[in-house]
Amino acid sequence: MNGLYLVTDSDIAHQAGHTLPFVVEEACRAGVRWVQLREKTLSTRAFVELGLALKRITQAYGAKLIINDRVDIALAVDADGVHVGQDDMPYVLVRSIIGPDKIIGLSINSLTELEASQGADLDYLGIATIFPTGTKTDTSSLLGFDGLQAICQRTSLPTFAIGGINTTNIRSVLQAGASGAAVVSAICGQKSPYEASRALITLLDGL
Ligand code: TZP
Ligand code: MG
Repeated sequence: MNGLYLVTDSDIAHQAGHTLPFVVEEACRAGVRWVQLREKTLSTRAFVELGLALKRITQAYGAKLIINDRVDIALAVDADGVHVGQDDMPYVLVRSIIGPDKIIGLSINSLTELEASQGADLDYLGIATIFPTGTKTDTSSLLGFDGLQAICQRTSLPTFAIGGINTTNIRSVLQAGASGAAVVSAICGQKSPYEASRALITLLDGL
């Protein structure tokens, strides 16, 4: 499985003239096998409906569907897992609710947060924020190549780097030790999410 992870943003997709299901289908068609549904303002009803629509698509391609923050939505749509940040539900509680077989990803923004998570029952870490990004404004200080490398060296969990990753720098995050790269605008905001995904996967495959 390649290490490209699509994190969705409806606003960015709409600005580029796409619906989110279109973006996800095109990304999956191009080979993306990790999709995170991340919605900050949707009503619960609309979130469930979108989750069910994305589940149909990801399932058809054998891709994982992860829900950001919302454990209830993940259960309701039978997603593959949940991604939580440092201010979300504690991962120990997430695990007790979703059971042993689902995936839990945790966002890590510093070595201190990594230390605090050592030994936890997690499936992967999202390492943020690597490079400047306009997509998320409440980001912590930038880790850059060196900060990412320091974190990757100290964990044996799979790591997905996130923040400002695109075709110009995706190879460097793997060179820093990350298992993969998570992107929002580099797929959702592109004229062709299919071509954009292909280009990113080709760069990862070439390493
Ligand atoms: N978490 C840290 S940065 C970020 C998230 C969700 C947004 C990354 O967006 P982009 O467009 O790939 O820089
Ligand atoms: Mg969160």
